[in-house]
Amino acid sequence: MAELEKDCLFCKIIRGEVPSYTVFENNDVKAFLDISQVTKGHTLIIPKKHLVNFFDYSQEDAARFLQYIPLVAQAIKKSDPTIKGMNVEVNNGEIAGQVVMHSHIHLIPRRGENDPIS
Ligand code: D5M
Repeated sequence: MAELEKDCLFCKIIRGEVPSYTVFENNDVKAFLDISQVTKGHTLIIPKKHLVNFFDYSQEDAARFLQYIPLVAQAIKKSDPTIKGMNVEVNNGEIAGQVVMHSHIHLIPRRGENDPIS
């Protein structure tokens, strides 16, 4: 996969060199459970192309990769009737809280007052 980087953690997850729990996968994106579950089902969607964050996206990248956000959000919601809403969050750049420098979108299910953590 020419579009991936050797030492990037999320590229390693895409290549299967680092284990992950896959929620959804196709040729363009992979969605997997976040290792630090803010709420149960907290999922990350990543492009299968090493893009650092949204500042790195062309319009073509945006069209190709971001189209899957609603699809994965709907699938997660459908899988658990207790999910009432979902935060969709992106940290772009270190100053904005980005820790892993491979673009990712957080999907954080919300169930209300009794939100179970992990
Ligand atoms: O979020 C980076 C996110 O990446 C953070 O919520 C933890 C998650 N993370 C880190 N390592 C792993 C592995 N190995 N599997 C799954 N999730 C992981 P950011 O927006 O950059 O602050």
